[in-house]
Amino acid sequence: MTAEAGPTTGVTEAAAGVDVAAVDLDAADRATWRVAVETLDANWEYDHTVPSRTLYPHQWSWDSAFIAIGLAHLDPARAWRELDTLFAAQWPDGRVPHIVFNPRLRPGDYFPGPDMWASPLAAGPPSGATSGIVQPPVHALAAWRVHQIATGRSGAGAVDATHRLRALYPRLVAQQRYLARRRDVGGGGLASVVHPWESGLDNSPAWDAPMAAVDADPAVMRAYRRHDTRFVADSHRPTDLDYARYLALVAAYRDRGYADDDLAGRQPFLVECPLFNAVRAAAELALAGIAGVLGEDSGPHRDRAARITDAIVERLYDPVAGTFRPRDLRTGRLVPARTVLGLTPILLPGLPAEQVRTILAEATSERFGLTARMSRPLPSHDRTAADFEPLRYWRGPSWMNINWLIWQGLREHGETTLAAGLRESMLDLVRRSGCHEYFHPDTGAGLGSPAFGWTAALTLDVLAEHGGFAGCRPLP
Ligand code: 9WN
Repeated sequence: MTAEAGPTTGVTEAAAGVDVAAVDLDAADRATWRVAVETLDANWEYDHTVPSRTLYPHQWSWDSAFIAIGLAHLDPARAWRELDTLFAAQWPDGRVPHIVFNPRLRPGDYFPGPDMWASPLAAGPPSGATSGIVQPPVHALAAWRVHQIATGRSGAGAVDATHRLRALYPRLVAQQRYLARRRDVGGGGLASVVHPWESGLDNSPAWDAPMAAVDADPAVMRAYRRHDTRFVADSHRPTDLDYARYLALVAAYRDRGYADDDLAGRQPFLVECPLFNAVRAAAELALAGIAGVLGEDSGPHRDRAARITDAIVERLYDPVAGTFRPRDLRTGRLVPARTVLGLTPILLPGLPAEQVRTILAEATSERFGLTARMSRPLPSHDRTAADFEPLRYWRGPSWMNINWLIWQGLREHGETTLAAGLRESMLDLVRRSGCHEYFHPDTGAGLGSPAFGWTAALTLDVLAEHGGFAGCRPLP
């Protein structure tokens, strides 16, 4: 296990290279701002930002969307470039791959690497090496937010923002169309994920029941060298059996050229996820805003957002538990685990009052512990569950991106006091521990990568919310 160095709080203002004076922050938050900027700088790789130099050295799909939001506060040109680089790897069918491999790195720098994914074998291959699966489509939300931040400033950036948005719009629409047309395996208006990695919450207890049905032998892992456990303790990461199943799912999809027809008959893991679909509906609302700016018709986007919202309530709401749960299409049942995924539909403004009420009850219960005061942010799993693990990724720790999405939802529904408490809780983590990948849900100790892209980026967005206008800086 090798340690990755995180930035220190000792960085000077000059080294951070940001006009922090332009941001109305107190001394502690200025220091936090600088650490976040330094992290993003350190992870910048000529045309994109890596999530982590050690654990995740390529470009990841939903990471880049969150990262673009943070970059917009520093330099909108770099934010657009982050998104453009990702969408340059979009497949002809519209899917945006979850990893875009950096050709300058060695094959052993991440596992599973380009050879395992074999993307050129797919029909109509993308130009460079990528994975063949997707991640939650947060990109339209990001593009819309980048545009709002960029147009909030004066000068050339504001003019350029609409031009950049116009170039991205058809690609964002194609991404959504792919999910609607190729992934609605259940036929009820929701997109299915074919691998836990597509959910973004790879190791969530939500996937335990569907994954138990995936046939795999942990002994296959003797033939490979895992990359993650070189940097993080085994006890914080998925097991070899989990990885054997991950690889079996990659092989099942890859060996059919990543074709989506007949998924129901062939893919051993098929799940409708509340987060994935809530983000998909929110993306349609962001596209409606974008369409308005571009003089396009926003009506179809709003209609689709309403239909997806209805389908989430109809297919994923558990009225007995009062929360949302993923639906396993192999069994037709909602999964038993009660995770933070269940809270994420709060992102949707059209969610009925009854579901908003029960999500708030769940979030503020001892299971998730949300309060109006500064405490700990929401954990990724129910704290009272027997299988709650505060150190293992996605099985208990707190993550900045999930908390940021729920923070957006609380504000959307006028829950300003709870939103303010959550904001303080998120910032407190970074003030104390730096820009870690995730955090111990009780102590707030930093876990995983200590220099993680989306933690840094979303910290800037959260700080800027009260800080007014962030400093501007050109690309190096
Ligand atoms: C597999 C990059 C990604 C995130 C995911 C997170 C983790 C990868 C891994 O890192 O997944 O995609 O190797 O564990 O679970 O959400 O996008 O930060």
